[in-house]
Parts: sequence; structure tokens; C-alpha cells
Amino acid sequence: MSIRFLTAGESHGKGIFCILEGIPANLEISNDYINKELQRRQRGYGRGGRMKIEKDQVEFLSGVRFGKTIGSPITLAIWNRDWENWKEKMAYQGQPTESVVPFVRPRPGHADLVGGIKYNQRDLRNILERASARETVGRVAVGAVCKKFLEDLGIKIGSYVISIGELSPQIQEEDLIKRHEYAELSEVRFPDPSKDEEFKMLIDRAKEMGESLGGVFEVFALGVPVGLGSYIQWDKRIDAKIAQAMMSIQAIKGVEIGLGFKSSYMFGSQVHDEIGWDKDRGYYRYSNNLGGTEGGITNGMPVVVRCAMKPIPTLTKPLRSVDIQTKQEVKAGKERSDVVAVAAASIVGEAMLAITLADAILEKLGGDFMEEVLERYHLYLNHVKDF
Ligand code: EPS
Repeated sequence: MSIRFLTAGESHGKGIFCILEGIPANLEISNDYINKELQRRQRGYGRGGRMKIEKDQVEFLSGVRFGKTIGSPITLAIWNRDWENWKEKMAYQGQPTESVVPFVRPRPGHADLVGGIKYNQRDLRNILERASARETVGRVAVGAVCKKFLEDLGIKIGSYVISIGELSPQIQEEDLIKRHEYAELSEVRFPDPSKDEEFKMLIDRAKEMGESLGGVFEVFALGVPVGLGSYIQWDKRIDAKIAQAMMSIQAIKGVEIGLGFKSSYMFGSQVHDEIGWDKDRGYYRYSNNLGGTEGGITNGMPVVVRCAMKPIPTLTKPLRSVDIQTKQEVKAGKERSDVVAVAAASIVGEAMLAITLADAILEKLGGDFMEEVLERYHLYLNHVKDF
């Protein structure tokens, strides 16, 4: 791996922290650039009370000087405003006060029970705090740095929601960038804001019923060159790396690239993207059914990834569970939560795709500073065109 990162932090701890290594020196990056991405992650109709408390902003603690990376590890901190309300319950030292009520009724679908067993924690708060999708604020911050890197190479990443629950209106717009732009105007990130009311009614109904919802979103990257990833070993395949990156997002249960599952129902001639060539563009494809990868290598077409998110496990009308202290049948515990977070997850998907592609480019080209990377990149693009 050329780019490595770790996140740390509990949902109601002091903050979420990331160490990011492998970004070349001399990349211009501003707080504003990252904060815009953090704000995008906070949006979406149906999110819970937490998003009214937080106004996520990044603080650089290392690796950047005068607005440019210097080659050393970058530390990003996003402080939790909610910490003020949790100082006592989440104290780093001392003994629990009487206000600390252990969480003992695991929610089906959440990490609560399996994590409790695995780490031998009888207060399941010690599990849910880290399993929480609050952690994705760190991925989006890291992803924003990678996005800026890709942007300087002319690669653009976007996303939009395809469905929430069973509601999956036809998308008229074909152009991916336009879909993304329309999604930016929608309260649910659907690429046609005129459908917002329908989605909001569904989300309101789910909320009234004490339910939660999942959905499907699509993430794409445009301007990706031919040649990222490789067929020569299983762990070098770019589609496998993308799938892992997406599957690692909390609540994601399915990932497809291009037509995905649908391609298996069709004849070969209906699926494979025919090859063309002209002087200006070099090789191109007449379609993009394979979502930009062939043989574990990018093929120069847009990379298109679709992710299915299960409904959020916290239900205000909870499912059956077992009290881990008494072993009695109880209703699962309730935590403040979102009714739906598919819009937010699509922003996290953008971040994970950006990290994966930035890593693949640096693996291919190497380079310790941006000028070096750019020179090698243009040389490589010329090779692709001349082939
Ligand atoms: C989230 C913060 C969390 C949840 C949500 C995502 O905040 P809180 O637990 O204080 O309400 O809103 O996390 C979950 C859905 C979950 O199951 O943990 C965020 O910042 O995205």
C-alpha cells in the first residue's frame, strides 16, 4: 500500500483522529476543502439529533505547513461538540459515576453483542461507541485529501442515491456528473430533487412506525486512466480493492461494479464493452457495462460502483433481544440514531473510492512530491494515447 491511514476515536469521545501517510509533498490542501466534504456528510433528510449538535471541522495537527503537505504523516482531528454532554459518561480516567448506566440490551444488526463477546465488555457502550458510523467522519477527512490529490490529476469523484427502502424512481439523467450535481440539490441525494417529497414521506412514515431504512447509492470516478490495479495477483485487482473499501463502510451489505449481478443474467454480447479507436482519444469503449474495470485493471471508462446499505439497527420500536446481565428476553436498547443515512453513506463511499484510487495511482507511479507525480503521470498518459 502506498497510502496508509488509521482512524481512532469513540462516537462520544473527544473527537475522531486520523493519521494519513503516503500523500506526496507539495499537495495544496486547505481546511475549507476538507470541511466542505465533512459538511456534505452531515446532510440528508432522516438523520438524527446528533447532526444538529455537530458542525464537523478539521484541524491539522501535523504534516501540513502553509497550506501544503510536506511529505510527513498528516494528522487530522475532528473534535466532537457532543463531548461536552458525555464528559462524565465517557471519562478517560476515574470510576463510573451513578449517571453511568451500562448498555446491556444488544440491538440485532449492530456490533453490540458480537463485539461484547469478542472484547469481553459487559457494558456494550464500549462496543457501540467505536462501531458507530461517527467514525466515518475520519474517512471523509482522509478521503478529502485524496480527492484533492486526484483532482490535481484531473480525476473527479461523485455520487448519488438510487433508492431508499423500496422507493426507486426512474433516473432520467444519463450524465454522471449531472446526476451528481442534481443530487447535491436534493435533501436525500437523489439525482432528481422533484422526487424529494416522495422520499421524505417514506422516511417520515418509517420514523412514525419506529422503523429505519436502508438504500442503494452509486459512486463514480471520471478521468481514471487505463492501468490501475492488476490481474497478476488476487490482491492487486482494483475491483477487489474497491469492493473491500466499500464493504468496510458501516452497514454496507452489497457492492456491485458496473452492471454487477445484472450482467450474469445477460448474453456476453449484451455485456462486454466494444472497443473503438480514434486519433485524438486513442482507445475508447462504446458502452460502460463493466463499470470501468476489466481483468482487475481500470480500462479508462468511468469507474461506477453501487453499494447496498442495510437499514440502521437502532429502532425506536425495538426487536427482541436478551439482557446480557439477566439473560431475560427484553426489547433491544434504544440509542439516539438516524432513520436513514444513505445520503451520508454515499459521501463516505466517495471518500473510500478516492482513497483506493489515489493509492493505486501512487502504487503505479511512485513519487515523493507532486511535481514528480504529475510529470510521471503525463508521461504515462502519453504512453496510453500512443499505444
Ligand atoms: C453519526 C453519529 C451518531 C449516530 C450515527 C452516525 O451519533 P449519536 O450516536 O450521538 O446519535 O447519529 O451512528 C449510527 C447510526 C450508529 O448506529 O452508531 C455520525 O456522525 O454519522
